[in-house]
Amino acid sequence: SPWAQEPVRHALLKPASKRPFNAEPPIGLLAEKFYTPNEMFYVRNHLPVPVLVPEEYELEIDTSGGEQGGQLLTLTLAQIKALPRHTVTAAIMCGGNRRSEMTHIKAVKGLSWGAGAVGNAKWSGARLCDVLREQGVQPNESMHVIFEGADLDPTSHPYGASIPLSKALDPRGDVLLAYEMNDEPLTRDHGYPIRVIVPGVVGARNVKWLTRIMVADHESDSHWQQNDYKGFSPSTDWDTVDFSKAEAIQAMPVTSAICTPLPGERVKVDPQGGYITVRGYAWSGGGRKILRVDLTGDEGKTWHVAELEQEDSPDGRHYGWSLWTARLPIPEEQQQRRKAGGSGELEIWAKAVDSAYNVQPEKFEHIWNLRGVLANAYHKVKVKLA
Ligand code: MTE
Ligand code: MO
Repeated sequence: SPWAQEPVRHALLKPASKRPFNAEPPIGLLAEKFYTPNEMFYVRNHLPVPVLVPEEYELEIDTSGGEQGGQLLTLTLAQIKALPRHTVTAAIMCGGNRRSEMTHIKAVKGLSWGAGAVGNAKWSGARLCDVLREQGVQPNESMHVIFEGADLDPTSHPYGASIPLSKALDPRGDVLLAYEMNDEPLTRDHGYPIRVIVPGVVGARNVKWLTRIMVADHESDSHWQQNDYKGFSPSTDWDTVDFSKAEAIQAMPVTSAICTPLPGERVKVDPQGGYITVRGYAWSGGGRKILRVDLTGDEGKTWHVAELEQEDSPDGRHYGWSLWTARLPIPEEQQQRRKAGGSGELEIWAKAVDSAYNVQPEKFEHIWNLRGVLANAYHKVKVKLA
């Protein structure tokens, strides 16, 4: 069985599917640490986890499709580790993160992810731009870099994806051939021994168990590049959809989520101040820094700005997530109702603003799409006041 050699996983990872293994951590724990612990980092596998022996590992780099056709290069793990080491903090987010909320509008096809299909880590490895430049690859706005993994589908096709060559060659793009995650060797689930990290770009392009890199004048022809991970109009259905007409997702849109309190939780109100404490994460693709996270407890009549915890990296190259904490005052109306012995329900909304002043859309209705990707509407959580 191809499933006989699956790694052991942390008991707290809640599987959305077991074979292939897909799981997210409890969202209540996600905003506790700026760097997501490796064993708690969500796992998104499309296929069985391949078994790679480090001594036999080879990465093939074919730049002959580029403008200055390079020599075929094969790198061993030791050779990759001998290249200048570079470290970058980057969040990885699945294109289907928060899909389960979009489903409430209308059914979508895909794994039912909550808001935990994201994690933030410090990645270390060699820079892809250094390797490609050394091979003589010249910038070209219409070319792509194709990645293949060692995980094979039943017809022996590897998992594959591609990114624009301009992202791969940009030193500020920070694309890594990564061998470490939070100062530990990658675990098997996260791509041991080498995965590509493409900061600011949808999870699907961060190919694990990397075995092959090709510079080409076309995108990856893999299923996941061509017929998946694309956005569509809310009016596009399975009878009218034409995947060849939509762009593959690369940079992700701005989003945020409330991690605590959880939906339905009984929340203690601070007796003096009449507020509750709310915590979560926010992130935007393309290296755009989070500028602000706004919270409301009265459907947008009044907003309260959260305090941010984020890395001090420049905008355009700000690839890590931001954690935030807000003290949200309980609206007068709710306070009165509680005093009168009423129900004391409160709905909290969160929205983030990125450095381009992009802001999350209010509702899922207008961004619904049949694959349930790019689900970045306001995060709304209903709680009970204790
Ligand atoms: N790489 C390979 N080889 N096979 C895969 O199934 N899944 C992709 C990407 N890279 C995948 C892959 C998707 S869709 C996501 S969201 C991320 O890996 C998840 O990375 P993680 O499991 O380390 O969190
Ligand atoms: Mo994904």
